[in-house]
Amino acid sequence: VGLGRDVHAALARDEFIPHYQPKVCLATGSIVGFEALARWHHPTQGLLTPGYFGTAFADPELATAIGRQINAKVASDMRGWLDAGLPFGRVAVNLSPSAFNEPGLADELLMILEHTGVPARHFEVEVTETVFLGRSSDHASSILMQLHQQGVRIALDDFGTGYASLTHLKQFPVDHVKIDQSFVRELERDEGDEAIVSAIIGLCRKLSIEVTAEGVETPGQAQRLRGLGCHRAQGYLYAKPVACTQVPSLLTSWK
Ligand code: G
Ligand code: G
Ligand code: MN
Ligand code: NA
Repeated sequence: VGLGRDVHAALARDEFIPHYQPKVCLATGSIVGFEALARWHHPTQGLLTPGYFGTAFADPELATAIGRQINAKVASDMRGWLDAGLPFGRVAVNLSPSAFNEPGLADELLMILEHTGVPARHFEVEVTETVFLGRSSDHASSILMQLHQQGVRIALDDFGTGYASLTHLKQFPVDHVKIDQSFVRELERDEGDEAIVSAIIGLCRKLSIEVTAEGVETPGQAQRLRGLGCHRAQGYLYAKPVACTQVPSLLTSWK
């Protein structure tokens, strides 16, 4: 109850902002895109991560409102980078399963892109497999199909931790799979994790699905992932999530 009231106040003060973490091509080392991660610019407590407010994403109304605030800023940030000629690649936003309760979700996202003049190919959404389960999976599927048909890419987040039904990869318009960081952490020591990561990469490559490993923290992990044929990596080895103002210098100083 307390958090809900605080979040409402924060929404009214426009305090939710995206930070951006780069995704790197393992073959070339270049930045190919970013993940936008919600932050709360709290008036007294400073910058808060979803650790403090993430439960709000489970509330359909709050998730939708926070999402709107983040997505609008992502689009205007991308507009600025396009105007500056910065090769930022593609930016992904996280969509909470409850955001799919909004019937107009796809139209709303496409409208933001249209208003800012950002081509859909610069935009991606990250969803978890829970959206493919249960009564509303047809609805979620049609929203994702609509986005996919307009050129927005669909990424399956936290892959391997949920129900991980392999048929989801065929059944739904999945362009991109993100291997959960829990499989990456012990990659060099745990043969089971290596087998799982290797199988996910092999499957994705066969299905022409792009694959990104999350939570990459060491050069050894990156090297192993490259050897297994993983396309992309994201993690503290490359950069922590940064404010939008730091993105231009990150891009121009990269390698
Ligand atoms: O940096 P990190 O602490 O950013 O994120 C923690 C969790 O919060 C992750 O699971 C991430 O997917 C989720 N998250 C971050 N930003 C958003 C957002 O804008 N919307 C939703 N639904 N989840 C987010
Ligand atoms: O659930 P999702 O994959 O959207 O969220 C990613 C989460 O992982 C965010 O909280 C982000 O800040 C965090 N993160 C990003 N890179 C790393 C990393 O290298 N190590 C760890 N431990 N967390 C990371
Ligand atoms: Mn994510
Ligand atoms: Na993840």
